[in-house]
Amino acid sequence: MADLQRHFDRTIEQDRRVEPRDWMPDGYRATMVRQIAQHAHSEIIGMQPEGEWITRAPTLRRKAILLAKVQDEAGHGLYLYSAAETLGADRSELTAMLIEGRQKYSSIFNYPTLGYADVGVIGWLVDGAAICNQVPLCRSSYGPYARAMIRICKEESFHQRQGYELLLTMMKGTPAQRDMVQDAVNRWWWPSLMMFGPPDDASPNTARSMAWKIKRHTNDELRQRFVDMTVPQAEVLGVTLPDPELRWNPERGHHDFGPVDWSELKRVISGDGPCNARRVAVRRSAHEDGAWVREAAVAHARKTARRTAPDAETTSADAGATVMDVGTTNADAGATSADAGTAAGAEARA
Ligand code: BYC
Repeated sequence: MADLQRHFDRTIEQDRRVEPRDWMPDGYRATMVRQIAQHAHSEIIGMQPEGEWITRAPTLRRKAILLAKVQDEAGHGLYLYSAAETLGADRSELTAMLIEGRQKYSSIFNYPTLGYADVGVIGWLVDGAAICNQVPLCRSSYGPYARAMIRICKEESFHQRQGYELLLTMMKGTPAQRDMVQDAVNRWWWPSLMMFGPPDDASPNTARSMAWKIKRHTNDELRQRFVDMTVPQAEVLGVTLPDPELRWNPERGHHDFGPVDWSELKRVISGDGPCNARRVAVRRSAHEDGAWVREAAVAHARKTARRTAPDAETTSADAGATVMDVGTTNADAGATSADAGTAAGAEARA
């Protein structure tokens, strides 16, 4: 045991990756499952606020862009659930924990999208914050998570650009369009800062996760990086960030910014944000509506297994079980892509 721990410690110390079959401390495994599952849930729930605008996109071009983006988020969720499975987590159990409120997802997706400018602002600010947070995660110590993050970050960068380009277009439009952009920026700015998590002195997991090189920067460091990156982009865009205390501090070499309302983050994380109940209800009904797809995939997998190994009873049962997992994954993928539609429908009706 001491040898295994020493080997793990050396892997971390030498900046090598921990891989699924390696021994790892229980706390490391639990932390990775928690973070990856929360991240996966965020991607899937994150399809909803924008998904509801697919049917209301102003042009064919905007619709194609938005469809591609929302579909990418489904893909991110799938890579991440797969990464969680390499740690021994069961994907259907993770989904159950999400819809029963036993696992978290990002606070940001509990705010409503009130107009098409919100699609642009989510791309610019929310995906911008996600990039700041996730680029360092490409160097995270757990191999499957770090590798998933490389592809996710490439796609997030397209997401951020499409949002910024949409906002640039709207800012060159009518005064009403400019007002829509400013209004959306006013509503999304503070929640975007909250995405980085509680301040360092109130973050129970940061010290441990930094020591294990799961996290490479603290919540406050990344929040500051995001503010510094975003201020000049706001100037080019011609919008005002809703913080009267926001100014360049030459001594620190960073922007100072006003106090974040941490009680709001606490409230939203604990289930009492503007859209928590709706987000979880939509996810739950998409999962229930997708049950028949999962059952059909399992039945198909069993049939195929029987056909390929008709005489080997045990083998075919085993193969059935194996394919069943794959089938479940495919079926969930089906359920997930259905989510966007269901979400759109449900939110449009709401
Ligand atoms: N919202 O000790 P802390 C996307 C939780 S999706 C909710 O600082 P940690 C996109 C935290 O989990 C992007 N919960 O924790 C998708 C912890 O929970 P436990 C999602 C939050 O883990 C679609 C507790 O509070 N990104 O980009 O060291 C469309 C204490 O916090 C939040 C990720 O998931 C929050 N904002 O650091 C568009 C990134 N903040 O222990 C875009 C991966 C904190 O009570 N995750 N909590 O269960 C991370 O980098 C880290 O987990 C965090 C938190 C920085 C978020």
